[in-house]
Amino acid sequence: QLPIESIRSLSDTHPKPPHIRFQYGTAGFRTLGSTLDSVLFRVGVIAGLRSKKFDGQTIGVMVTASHNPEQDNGVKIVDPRGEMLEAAWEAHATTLSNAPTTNDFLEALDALVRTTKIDLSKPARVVYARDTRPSGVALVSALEDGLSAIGAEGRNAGVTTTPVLHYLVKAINTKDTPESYGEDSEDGYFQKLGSAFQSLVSGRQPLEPLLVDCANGVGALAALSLSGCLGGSLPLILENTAIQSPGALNNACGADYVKTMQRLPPSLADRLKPGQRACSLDGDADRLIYYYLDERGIFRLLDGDKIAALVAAFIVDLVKSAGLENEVKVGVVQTAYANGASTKYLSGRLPVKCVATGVKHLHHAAEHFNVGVYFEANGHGTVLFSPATQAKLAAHQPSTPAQSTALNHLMNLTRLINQTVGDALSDMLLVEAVLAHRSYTGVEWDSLYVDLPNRLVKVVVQDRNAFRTENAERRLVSPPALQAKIDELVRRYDGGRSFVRPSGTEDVVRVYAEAVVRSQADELAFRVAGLVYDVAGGDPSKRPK
Ligand code: G16
Repeated sequence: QLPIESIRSLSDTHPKPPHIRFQYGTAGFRTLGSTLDSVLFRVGVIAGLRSKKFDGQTIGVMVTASHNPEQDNGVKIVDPRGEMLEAAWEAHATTLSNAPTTNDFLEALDALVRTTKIDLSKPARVVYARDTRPSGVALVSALEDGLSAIGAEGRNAGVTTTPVLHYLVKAINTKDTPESYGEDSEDGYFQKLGSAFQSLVSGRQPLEPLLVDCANGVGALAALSLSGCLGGSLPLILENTAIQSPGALNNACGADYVKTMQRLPPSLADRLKPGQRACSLDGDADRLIYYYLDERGIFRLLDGDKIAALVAAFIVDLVKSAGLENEVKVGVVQTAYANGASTKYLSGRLPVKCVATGVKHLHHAAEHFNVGVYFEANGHGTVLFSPATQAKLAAHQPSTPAQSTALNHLMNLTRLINQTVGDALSDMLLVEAVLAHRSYTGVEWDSLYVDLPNRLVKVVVQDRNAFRTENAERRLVSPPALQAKIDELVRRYDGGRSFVRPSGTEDVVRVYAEAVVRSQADELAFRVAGLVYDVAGGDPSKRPK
């Protein structure tokens, strides 16, 4: 029996705003923080039910809007193995969040319990955290009301990053089992990363200090804690750490800014010396973008595609050196945003798969490889070692000292890399370890292949849901006839490629274009954006120029 009275009385204090339709999108619910109170309450109830469904295993809830502006907020649910919520429940979450009244909400809950056969007598446990957004405090308290309404036991993990929350979920659920993923605390996680990293770089040249742009977000706190666990093996210079300054989060800094604008955050202009490595995190520290200034002071971007190329080649070499090349196959997963030059470079060496945007899609595709390297161009990604591969590594008997060293490095990589979700800080240590092994500076890394010039443009339209895609988002099926017009345009540009898709995290349509020459990539992007606007736009003053 649902605790109807307790849900009813608390639900009435978190009414759904009329006229707003919520949607569990690419990365959970995400919109203006001030509109999300009822959603957080309901997510508390849903997370409790999800835990009951899994016999009381712990479910995670993260309150964040990641790369979005500070006034936005959001929430996503994490499944027991530390992975994104199962797709069928995304739809349930959307339905429940839109029930107009408390009575409708109760009816929808009852239907969910019946159709998904939830045993309400089971316990419910939920661990939750938030990023540094000011609206997060009230939203967490709405979430706690939801947990108490359904009688779930809550564990508040405080202010931390999205990947730490994913780690905690897996660590809690595997505690005291043979699959134990580590100590279930933020400190336990950073200790684990720190010790794996120190083993990987021991005996290598000391690393030059790395400048880290923390996007004025929660990554600033996490990076500080992590640096205390590195034993001086990697000096970090933390920049953009103003987590208390209103409006500073992701503003002219952070991974999304650097990737989209293809330039240095202005705040780093006087800080970065030519040749020095730097990286940017995003607002919840799950994305990572590297860059440096060349000897002429020109900005050079090392994005998620370059990270995938660097890391995949390193793992392939280690697998070979360990004598496992016939048993362990490495593959790469990308999205349509991957630079054409990166796809060409990688597919000449490894199996490469293209899937729709959204970490969950990449993660699932990567699970089909023995070792699946997945990165979105925007810097979101990780490496998955399948359980069978991990068992193989553990059982393998190396026949030479060189094989033994390579095997050791592979084992340390499985500890260094977050297997639940992409983590900017774990990925940063991964990149640094590879650079140390290869004796690469940014220049050598950058020269693996030359990026095709590209441009990303946002278009504000009346209804982004009018845009539907196929073929891993590379082609539009609606609005009708638009794709044919885009094809027509693309044909006129040397090496031209362009696609259009609705964003799942912002109320915009995204346009991507690349071409052999910079001016042509820019022109193609803006002309496609113009087409999009003419078909679906509104206010002519907002037409992309
Ligand atoms: C989220 C997702 C990413 C996605 C990004 C942009 O990132 O986790 O997989 O690439 O949004 O998605 P869209 O183009 O649909 O808006 P984050 O870092 O904001 O959580």
